[in-house]
Amino acid sequence: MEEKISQIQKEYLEEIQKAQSLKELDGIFLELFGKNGVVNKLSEEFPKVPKEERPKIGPLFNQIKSGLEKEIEDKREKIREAGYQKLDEEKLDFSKSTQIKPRKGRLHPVTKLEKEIVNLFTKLGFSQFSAPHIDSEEYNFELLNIPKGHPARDLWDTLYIDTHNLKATPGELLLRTHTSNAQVWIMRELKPPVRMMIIDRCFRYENLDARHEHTLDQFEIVYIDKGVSMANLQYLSEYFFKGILGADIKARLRPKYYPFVEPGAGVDGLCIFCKGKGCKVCGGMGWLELAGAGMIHPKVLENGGIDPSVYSGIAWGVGPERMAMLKYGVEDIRLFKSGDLKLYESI
Ligand code: FA5
Repeated sequence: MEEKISQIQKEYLEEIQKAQSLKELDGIFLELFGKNGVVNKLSEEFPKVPKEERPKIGPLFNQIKSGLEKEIEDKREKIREAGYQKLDEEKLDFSKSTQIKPRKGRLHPVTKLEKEIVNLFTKLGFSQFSAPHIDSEEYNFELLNIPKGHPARDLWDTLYIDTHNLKATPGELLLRTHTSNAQVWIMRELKPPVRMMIIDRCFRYENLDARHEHTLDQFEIVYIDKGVSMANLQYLSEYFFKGILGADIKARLRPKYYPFVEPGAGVDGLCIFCKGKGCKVCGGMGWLELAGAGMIHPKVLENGGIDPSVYSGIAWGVGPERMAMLKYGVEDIRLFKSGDLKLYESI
C-alpha cells in the first residue's frame, strides 16, 4: 500500500508539472479528488490494509493528499501570473479602441431661434419676464376676461392639476395654456410704461398633429404706454417676421377673437411647403398661424390696476416652434422634440 501511495504521488507530481493551462489542472484535480477519483478509490482499500501497517499508512495518505492539493494550487497561481505578465508585455492600448470622433455640442434649433427673437426685442427696449408654469385659473383665464363657465375657455384644452391633498379647490390650479397668464402678473408688478417679453413653456391637452404639440413654447410681448395702437402692432409684426424669417416672408393680419384683446388679430405666415395652395402641414389653409395678438382689453388693464382711460397696450403671443418650421423647412413640429440629431445637425 505504501508503495502504491508513493507511486500515485510520483505520477501526479509529474502530471502537475507538465500542465500548461488551468483547464488541464482542473482535469488532474478531478482525476485525483473527484467522486470516482484515485484518492477516493485508494481510501476504499484501507479496510484491507493489515492492522499493524495502518498507523503508518493513514498519516502518509493524508500528507500526500494535501501535498498534491497544494501542488495543484501553486501551479494554478503560476499559470495565472504568467497570463498577467503576457498581458502586460502586450501593452494593450485601450485608447486606440475608441475611434469615434467626439461630437461637438450645439444649441437646439428652436433655442437658437428663441435667442434671435430675444435679441431682436432687447434692441427695442423689451425685458424678459417669468410667470408660473403651474398657475391659478384666475391668472390663466379669469383675469383675462374669461369667466368660469364661459365658452371661450374651450379655446384652450387645459390640463388641470389634481388638487387632492393640496390646499386648493378642484379646478383652481392648472398648467398654463399660454404665456398670456403673465399679462396681469406683469401689470400688478410694474407701472407703465411697460415693455416686457416672455419666452417659455406652455401645456395643452392637444390632439397632436404636424403643427400641434402638447408642450409648446410661446413668445409673448406686453407693451403698455400712452397712445399705443394697432399701428404699433402692425409695425412690430413686420419688424419681427422680417427680422427672423427674412425680408421675403409673406405675413398677414386677420381679425381673430380672443377675450382679452379688443380688437383681436391672428398673424399668419404663408406656408412655405405648398406656397399657399394648401397642404397637410398648414391643414389646407395655405397659411400657417403663427401668432394671436391685439389691443389689451380695458377690463384686463383694470384687473392689472392700470387705468384704461390713460393707458393702452398691445399683447402678442407667437409659437416659436411654428416659426422654426417655416425658417428651417421642417414639416412636422413633433420632430423638434424627437431627439433626432441628424435633423438638428442639418439645420
Ligand atoms: C394664445 O395662446 C393667446 N394667448 C395668444 C395671444 C396673446 C392673443 C396675446 C392675444 C394677445 P393661440 O392659442 O392661438 O393663442 O396660440 C398662439 C400661438 O401659439 C399660435 O398661433 C401658434 O403659433 C402657437 N400654438 C398654439 N397651439 C400650439 C400647439 N399645440 N403646438 C404648437 N404651437 C402652438
